[in-house]
Amino acid sequence: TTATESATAAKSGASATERFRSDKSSAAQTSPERVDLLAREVLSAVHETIRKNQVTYDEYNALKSWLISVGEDGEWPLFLDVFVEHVVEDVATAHRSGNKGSIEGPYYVPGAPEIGASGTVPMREGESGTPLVWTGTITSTDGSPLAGGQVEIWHADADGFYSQFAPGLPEWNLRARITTGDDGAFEITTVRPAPYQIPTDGATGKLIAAANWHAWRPAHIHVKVSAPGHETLTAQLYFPGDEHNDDDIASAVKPELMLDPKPAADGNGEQLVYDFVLDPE
Ligand code: MBD
Ligand code: FE
Repeated sequence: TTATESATAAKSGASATERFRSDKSSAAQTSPERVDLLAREVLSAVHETIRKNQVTYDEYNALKSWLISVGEDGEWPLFLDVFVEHVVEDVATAHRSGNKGSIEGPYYVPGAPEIGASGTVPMREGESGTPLVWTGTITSTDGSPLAGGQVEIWHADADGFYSQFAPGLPEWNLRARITTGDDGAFEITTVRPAPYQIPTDGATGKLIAAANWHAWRPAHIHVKVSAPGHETLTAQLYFPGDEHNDDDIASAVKPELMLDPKPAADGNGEQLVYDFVLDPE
């Protein structure tokens, strides 16, 4: 880290916007019929809110000014993923009988380093946080182990920063990909992430402050789990006792996503078991 470089909403927002544009926006296709239906319904809901609450010109102009700043701060990925994605995720995965998932959020990066079926996530020497050894399996809904399955893992460091979205961190810090062998088993060594406060100095943070909400997400580990012939699972895993498990600003906690860490057998940090069950395509 250089003395002049610090984590700001505008910088992490610009990175998240760039990331979204290169990975996802070109795949977005919506038919005119759906645009017509959905745009009319959303606008009607806005009109109804204005009538019901007698919204004033001052309030309308405050909204307009805020919307302009969301774009200027590059915070559309952050704002949408925090306040809207959880419902999209519920709708998209309601048919599954395997693992519950959760939102991807704005900080996934494809192509993290492969560490084999058993390995340690890239981290700095002396990386802060309790060491965590996580063992698990990937199976299909019929119970058969899935060989060639992948777990992509990414999470914040002990200061709440994600590599590639905050300055001064190694490119792939706390990001990795494991691949299962014939038994579908994996073991990942990492460190426990800290609770996470979404950036407060950008437009999303200004909304949160103006409404007297809080900006916290509970500590969480992101995963994307895939295997040949199976639906990809995107999830986040949480730690029991976190004070924000019940009031996550992103509404992305589910009881099925709670980890159960225990003191490690060797006395160094914690160990836990968490398995994944994927739905066949
Ligand atoms: C995060 O780390 C996150 O997971 C979500 C959903 C939104 C903002 C930051
Ligand atoms: Fe996150």
